[in-house]
Amino acid sequence: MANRNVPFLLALALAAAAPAHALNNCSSFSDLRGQALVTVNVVNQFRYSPACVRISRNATVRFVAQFGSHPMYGGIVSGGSATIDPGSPIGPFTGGLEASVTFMAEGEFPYFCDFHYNMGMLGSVLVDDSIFRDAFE
Ligand SMILES: [Cu+2]
Repeated sequence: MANRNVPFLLALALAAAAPAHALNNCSSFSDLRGQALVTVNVVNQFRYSPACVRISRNATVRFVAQFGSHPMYGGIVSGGSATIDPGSPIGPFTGGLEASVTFMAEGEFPYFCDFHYNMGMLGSVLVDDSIFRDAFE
């Protein structure tokens, strides 16, 4: 009798599961498709803005940061630890003030600051083959 609600609770838990794109805390993306150049800045010292960007294939992302203080790598942060993806087109950027990456292939390319990823300094680039947004406001 007491167990009758278990399947219902399980269904609720499954419905609340993480969305399909949730790498590096990116549950939603700034839709910047159609822009040839997208700039990601650092704000409040330890945040990328916009951190999670959806861009068109062949677009360029310009990362602006003091890389000496905020070394940037492509890779995934999960469970409090970061794993560098040596195949990522992002980084490593360990010096200078800006770096540009042109994304030639579709896919999702997460990135992080090696010093501050546990403070939320991380993000992801979602590269989409469609050029324009689904709808215009
Ligand atoms: Cu940093």
